[in-house]
Amino acid sequence: MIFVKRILLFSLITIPASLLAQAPPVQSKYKPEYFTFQEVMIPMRDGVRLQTVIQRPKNAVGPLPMLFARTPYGVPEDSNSLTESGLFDDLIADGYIFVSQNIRGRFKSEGTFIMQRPPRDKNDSKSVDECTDAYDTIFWLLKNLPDNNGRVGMWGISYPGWLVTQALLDPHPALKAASEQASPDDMFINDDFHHNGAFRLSYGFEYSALLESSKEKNTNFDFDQYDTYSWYLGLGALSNANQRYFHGKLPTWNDFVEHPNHDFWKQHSVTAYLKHTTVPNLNVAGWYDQEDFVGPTRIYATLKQTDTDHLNYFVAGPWNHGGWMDKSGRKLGDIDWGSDISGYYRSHILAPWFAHWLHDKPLTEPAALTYQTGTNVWKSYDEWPPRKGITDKKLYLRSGGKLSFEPSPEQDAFDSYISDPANPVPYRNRPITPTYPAPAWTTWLVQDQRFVERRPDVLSWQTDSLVEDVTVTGDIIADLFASTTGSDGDWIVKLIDVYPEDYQKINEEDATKGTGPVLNGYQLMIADEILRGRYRNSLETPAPITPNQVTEYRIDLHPNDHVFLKGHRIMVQVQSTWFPLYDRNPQKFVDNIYKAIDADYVKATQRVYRSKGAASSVELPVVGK
Ligand code: PG9
Repeated sequence: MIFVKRILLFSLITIPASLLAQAPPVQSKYKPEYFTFQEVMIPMRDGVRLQTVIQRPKNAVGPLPMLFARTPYGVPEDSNSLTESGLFDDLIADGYIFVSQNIRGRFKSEGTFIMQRPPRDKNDSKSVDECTDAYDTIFWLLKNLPDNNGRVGMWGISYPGWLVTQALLDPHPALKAASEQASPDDMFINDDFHHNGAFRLSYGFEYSALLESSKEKNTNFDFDQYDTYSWYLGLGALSNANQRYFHGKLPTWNDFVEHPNHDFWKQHSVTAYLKHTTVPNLNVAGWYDQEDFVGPTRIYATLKQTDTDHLNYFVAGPWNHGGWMDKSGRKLGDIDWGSDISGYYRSHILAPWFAHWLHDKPLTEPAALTYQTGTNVWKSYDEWPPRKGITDKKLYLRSGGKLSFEPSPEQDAFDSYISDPANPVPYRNRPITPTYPAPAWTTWLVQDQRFVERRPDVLSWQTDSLVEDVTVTGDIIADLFASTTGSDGDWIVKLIDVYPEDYQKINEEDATKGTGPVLNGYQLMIADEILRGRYRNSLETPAPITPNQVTEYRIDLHPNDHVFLKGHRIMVQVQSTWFPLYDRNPQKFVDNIYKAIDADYVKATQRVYRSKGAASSVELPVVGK
């Protein structure tokens, strides 16, 4: 989610506010007076009225299509949000009526807010959902807006992106184009609230407070400590959250507590329902999206299976959450991607795509476009991920902290650490400021991983300096053989690009002019994921781990497009805590972790095996042989 000033920009499309805070305004060609600004309450089929803002170019010649966004975060208060940033200039030039709507129960919209309202029961003729609300709004807009051309495009980032997917479940016939951007898919498996069953504590806690403390506004939780690492540690067991702070009043927090397994969460999953679309859809993902990277990759992959009419498109780049609506997108944290990828995306990908479906302009876009990191170039593919010319190769953990494409000949070899819930590994450098509205959250995925490398509870293995480029394009999977003295435990795997120690010399310009940070030896995370051990066989039915037994854990590290350049090294890190982004696993099997008490949290000794028959590795889709 995106903050305050930014939230208004996001409510057009709508963009995470955290992005707005970073981006200096771009000069726009347009002034707010270019638009008429109108706020209306649009009635839904059950009589509930939704607060909707309509901005129309005053001097438009001829009928225009509409670009429609739905949001829980608040609609714009004036047309500055369209013109001030300059981010919408390409779209404004093409000509659209911009429509933004608050969903039920948020701000002035009537009705009740339900976090990710599940699709309705179609046997109940009175039932409503986000799809019927989108449908009813489009119906109203077509009838009531003069000079519309009968075509609607829907778009949105994150929650608004998820709302786009809901409109696709039973789309209004006038919905001619959709762009789901950073929509979550299944919130138990990936994206905002859990990953592979592990609870995203700081995000889940702060987001529940943000949306459910008040109807009329977004509320940042008021921490009484600057470093939320200490604050969450002080919170102790999850059961303390309701006792001390929420008192059972936040429905989403209560859902976390009452639905610890993958049951309830399925009803919010996009790909459980949306298997096929008749509406062209542009899926947009950020490799470094700290909230919803996986959603668009899974939505694209699911729709691709039935996409005989070529309606399903995919774009990905090294953006954080919604970073494609950042001014330039060239830099993220300390990393420079070499060109203004966000500006390129808006002018050469997004605007032409909508102009094709809504204005009949020609389209030359391939099915998939990615901005490949390392080489820092745009790549186009017939499908994503491509299979042609790819060889799956395993990179094995070896003794002495080495990584190699050759497996170990050793027997019963392992590396070990003690995982202590009282001293969890921080997920980003401390002090860990609150998720919102502080900007540090938005760049944590590119933070230099050296800050944890030497911790005794983080294991690292790395290759020698590469003698040639290694290009990884497609799905990356970790195959871990590990044991624990506990009966539950988390496994976190990170794939890292280690920059050369003399990198500064290579990048004279940056280093000598002082224009860039010194990246010598930088450890840039390329892929990462967590698996909660109790869910290794089934997300629905958790099961204890047998203590001290070597167990295989396959962890999906998701697709990527990255070149580990000659002279760099490839590194893998393994750890068992990532706090407070993820809650601490008690490491002792309990029925419901959300109801665990402080005494349930115990130390465990973890072993990661690198031997014959238990050869832990990371599987890489390598371009070439
Ligand atoms: N990542 C946020 C979100 C999406 C969907 C549900 C809950 C949270 C967002 O930025 O909107």
